[in-house]
Amino acid sequence: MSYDTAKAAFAEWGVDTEAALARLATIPISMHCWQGDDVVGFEKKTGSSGGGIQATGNHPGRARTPDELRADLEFAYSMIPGKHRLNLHAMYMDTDESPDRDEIEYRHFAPWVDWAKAQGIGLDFNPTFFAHAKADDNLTLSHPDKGIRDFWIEHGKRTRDIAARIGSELGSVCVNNIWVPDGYKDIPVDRMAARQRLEASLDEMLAPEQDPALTLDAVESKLFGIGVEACTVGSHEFYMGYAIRKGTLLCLDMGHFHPTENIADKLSAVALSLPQILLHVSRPMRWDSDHVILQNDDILAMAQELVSADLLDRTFIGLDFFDATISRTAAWVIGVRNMQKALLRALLMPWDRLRTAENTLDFTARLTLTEEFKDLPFGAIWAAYCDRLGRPTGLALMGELEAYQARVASRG
Ligand code: RNT
Ligand code: ZN
Repeated sequence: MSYDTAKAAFAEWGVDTEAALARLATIPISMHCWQGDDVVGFEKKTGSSGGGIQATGNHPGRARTPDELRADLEFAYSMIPGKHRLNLHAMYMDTDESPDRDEIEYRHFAPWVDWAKAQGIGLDFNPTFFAHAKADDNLTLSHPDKGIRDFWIEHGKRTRDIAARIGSELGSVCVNNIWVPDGYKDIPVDRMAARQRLEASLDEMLAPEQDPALTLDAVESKLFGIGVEACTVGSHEFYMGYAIRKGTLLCLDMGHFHPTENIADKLSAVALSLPQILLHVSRPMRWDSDHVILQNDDILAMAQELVSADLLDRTFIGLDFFDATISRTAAWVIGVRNMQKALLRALLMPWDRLRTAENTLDFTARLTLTEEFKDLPFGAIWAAYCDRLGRPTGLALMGELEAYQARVASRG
């Protein structure tokens, strides 16, 4: 179907496809570096990701160096319409030195910033509180040992300085997201003490003031992880309270709640108490499995809430999945494009009609509208968007993804 025909079909319902496309073009998605190498990173040591997160699979082509990862990223961005961001973890330092986590400095990440400048993209950042000998007990900022806590507090402080410098170099605020794996495999007897230690460590880490125009702190809660089934110190209630009291962003990861909880529903609720939110858009399957995101009901509902509740301007959209059983570059491209497609679908909804139906208690009309709208020719609008921005769709996209994968498959 031609774009013009599709445009007319939406216009019949009072929906302006040009306005939707113009809005979509302003929404950056923060693409996570760790899908490119199975959350391994570039520190001069090996080890599993740890912390209860796990990339499974051994598909050929894993990026082994920063240069390989950047090449893969450049390819992925070239398949995604619009300008986006890169979300970097501290373990992805690019340096010949071997700084420990409490020794990292801006210079260890400067090549990433030079690259981001050349690409014209923004960067986000994360301290890495896992995959390290001092995190082997799955206790970091809440560890009973002050020496271990201090080590991780120093790590976190340094990442905040680095994030601020990144924000200033790139002229774009760098969100620094704090996720710690801390928890207990079996039932703890003093949850309160662990949570008090986590809170005190966070307070100390966040005490130095940073310019909010350069960097913003976010805190990410979790339900449970492998090896920390009985108690996660940084639970949802813990961090929601913390973020509200201390003025950080709250990061909602879609894999970090009970499987039947509706994460989209939480947005408007937390947004009443928090000026800004960070999302880790992910797809849990039975657990926090971090599957590549689909255009499924969860993602569509999330995008609809962002649009309907007018939260796009105060929500940072980051992705968080890692699948090593398929082409890693394809995983990025499919995931980011699905997030964009979900947003576009939401931007193409007849919101005025829907709201009127709801507010007049005409739930029949509301249901008719949402269901009839699923039949509208969304695909033609998306294809036109990709075409205008020089990005392939359909078989052409498939060919590009396969050709790139074939090029990297020989990596050892
Ligand atoms: C882990 C969290 C966290 C990580 C990344 C690598 O469960 O979701 O966000 O996935 O920091
Ligand atoms: Zn996450």
